[in-house]
Amino acid sequence: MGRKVIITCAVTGSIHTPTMSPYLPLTAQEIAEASIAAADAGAAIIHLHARHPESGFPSADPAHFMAFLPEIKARCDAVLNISTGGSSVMSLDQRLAPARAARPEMCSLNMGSMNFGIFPLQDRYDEWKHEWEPKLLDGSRHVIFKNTFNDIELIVKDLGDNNGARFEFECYDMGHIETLAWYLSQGQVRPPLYVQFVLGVLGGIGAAPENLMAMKARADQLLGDAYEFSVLGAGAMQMRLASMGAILGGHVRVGLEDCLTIAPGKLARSNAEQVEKIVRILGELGFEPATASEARQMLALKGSGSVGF
Ligand code: KMH
Ligand code: ZN
Repeated sequence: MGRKVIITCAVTGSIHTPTMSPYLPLTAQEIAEASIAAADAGAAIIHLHARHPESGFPSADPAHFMAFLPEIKARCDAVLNISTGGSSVMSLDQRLAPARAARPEMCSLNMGSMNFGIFPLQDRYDEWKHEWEPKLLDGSRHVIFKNTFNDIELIVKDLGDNNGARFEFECYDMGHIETLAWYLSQGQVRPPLYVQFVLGVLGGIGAAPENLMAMKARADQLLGDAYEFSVLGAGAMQMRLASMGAILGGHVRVGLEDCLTIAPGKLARSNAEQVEKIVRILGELGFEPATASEARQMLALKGSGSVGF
C-alpha cells in the first residue's frame, strides 16, 4: 500500500474575487457544497474562510462561518480547519473571532508578518462585478499582513492551549520556519507540527522547486521528526509543487483559494475538480489519499466531537 498523503482543500479564501471565476464559492450554501464535494473527492481537511453572501467580500463574521460549518460537519467527516489569517485588511481580533466561536480541531497560524501582494491580479481584468474588488487588490500595495510574535503567541494560547485546536503552520519564507523552530524549542508548540510550505505569494518565497527543496532541507534540520509538511503552490504552480511535495514525503493543499485553474488558461469548474486531479496524480505516483480519520491520527487532532458547532 502506498504512503498516505493528506489532501487539504482550501475552497474560497480571500485572495480571489468574484469577477475572477464564476466557480468561486461565495455564499454559505456554495461554500458548504464545495467543501462536501471536495471531501467526497478525497480531501481529508477543508481550509475555510467566509464571505459576505451578497458581495463576496471576505468576512470575519462568526455568523457567516456558522452558516456553513454545521452543514459540512453533518454531511462529511472532513477535518474543518478555520483560517486565522482571514484577510490582511482585518484586525487580529476580527481574524480570530470565527475560530474563537467555532473551537475547531484545526486552524491556520501564519508564522510571520509580511507583504502580501495581490495587486498584480488587477491587470488581468478590465471590468469588475463589484467596486470593492480592484480596491482590495490595490490596497495590498500598502497593507502589511501582520503576524507579530505577540500575535502568534496569543493564537497558540487562546486557540491551542485553551481550546485544543492544532495548527496548520503557514510558512511563506525561510524565516518563518526558524520562528516555528524557536517556539518548538521553547515548548510553546508541540509535535506533530503540521507545516504548510506556502510558495508563490508575492512578498514570500517564490514558487520554484529549488525553494521547496531549501525549505524542506532547513525544516528537516530544525524540526527533525517533530513535523509533517504539506505544500501549497499559489497560482499556476499549484499541482506541480503539490506533486513534488508528495514525492518529498509530504502532504498537499489544493483549492480555489490559491489557484483558480485546472490547466494553463482553463478555469477549474469546482474545488472538487482540483482534488480529483491531485488524487489521480498521487495514484499514478503510488500514494493514497489519507482519510479524515487517518489525518486526525497523524496530526493528533482532538476529533470532531469536541468542536463548538
Ligand atoms: N491563501 C494562503 C496563501 C490563512 O488562511 O491563514 C494563505 C492562507 C492564510 O491560507
Ligand atoms: Zn486561508
